[in-house]
Amino acid sequence: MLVHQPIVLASGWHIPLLLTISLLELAVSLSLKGDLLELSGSTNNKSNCTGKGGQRSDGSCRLEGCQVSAGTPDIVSCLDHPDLGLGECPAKDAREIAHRLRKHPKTAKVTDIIRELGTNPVYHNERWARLDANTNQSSWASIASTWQVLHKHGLYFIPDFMSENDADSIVERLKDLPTHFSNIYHGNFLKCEFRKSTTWDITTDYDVLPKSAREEIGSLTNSNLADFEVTQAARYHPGDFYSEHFDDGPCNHLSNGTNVEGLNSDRMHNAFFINSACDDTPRRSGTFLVYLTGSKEGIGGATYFPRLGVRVPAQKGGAIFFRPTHPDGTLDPMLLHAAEGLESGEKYVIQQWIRNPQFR
Ligand SMILES: O=C(O)CCC(=O)C(=O)O
Repeated sequence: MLVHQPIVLASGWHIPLLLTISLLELAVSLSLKGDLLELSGSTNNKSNCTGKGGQRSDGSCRLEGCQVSAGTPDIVSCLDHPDLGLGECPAKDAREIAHRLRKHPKTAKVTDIIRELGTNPVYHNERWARLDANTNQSSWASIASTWQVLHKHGLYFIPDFMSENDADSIVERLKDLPTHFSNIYHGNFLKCEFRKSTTWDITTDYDVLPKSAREEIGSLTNSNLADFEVTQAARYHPGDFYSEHFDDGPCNHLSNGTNVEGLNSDRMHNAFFINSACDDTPRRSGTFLVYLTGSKEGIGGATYFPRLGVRVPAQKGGAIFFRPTHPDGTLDPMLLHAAEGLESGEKYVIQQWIRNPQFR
């Protein structure tokens, strides 16, 4: 059985590294003991069982590395799944997604397939929670005027946040640092989320991102360095991706009660209240993403905002900024985004999440 992290956390959310690694090591070692989840009825066609999980005598496939989560037998967590990487999904949807991926090896389509198939009728055929737009918000402090507006909802771009040479030398230095798993924890929340990439924590001990760059991020976003999370970097190889996610947990009961549809269902109740750290967790007020590589180094892998209809291709040295939450801590569902599958080459990004000081 996979040891399930008993809190709701959005993807990309940083939790203490030691805890992360020890839980994941435990989970991986357990999954490697061969406790394969049998996903019956996935196919009768032998040629579709391409994963190492192999095929059962009735023709169905096993998904390698997938485990039923403790307490939620209809949710699977996939660790090191050859197609999906790390993530979590209702079993039926995971089975469908893996089946489709094996028939469509074109890596750029991964996030499309997860979006299309990872549905649940409770949420009106959307695979993520429906959140009401929060109409009663005070506004954020303004950001520097040097930003280009990619979408008036609040998606901004600077083409030359750093020079191409600086971006190249950061990539070189990253290669010498220890990596950790690009893990996803979101408790029992009903959705499909998968991520396949490599992540670094760039603490200030490592001389990778100069202090001047952090200060520049602070001044461009009108935020204090004291509110910065540990900077992270991610690398994508061909086939790597990060399916749609919000950069923070819904937690919309923080301000105005229960404007998450379906909150009264058992599973949602568990996700938000029993397994939830929402009540006292810090909230992210900003995501600052720097592209360390561009189209010369990698094809595909754009950052895609499906609800804004904006696709941002990686542009070396460029940066985007958006606010995943409103000032009162509630999620802004419009800022759902994904890193589309990389087709060839490599892609590196730096992620700087900034916290809302009201929720320390
Ligand atoms: O790599 C990207 O383009 C996006 C990364 C991302 O979505 C995240 O770190 O939250």
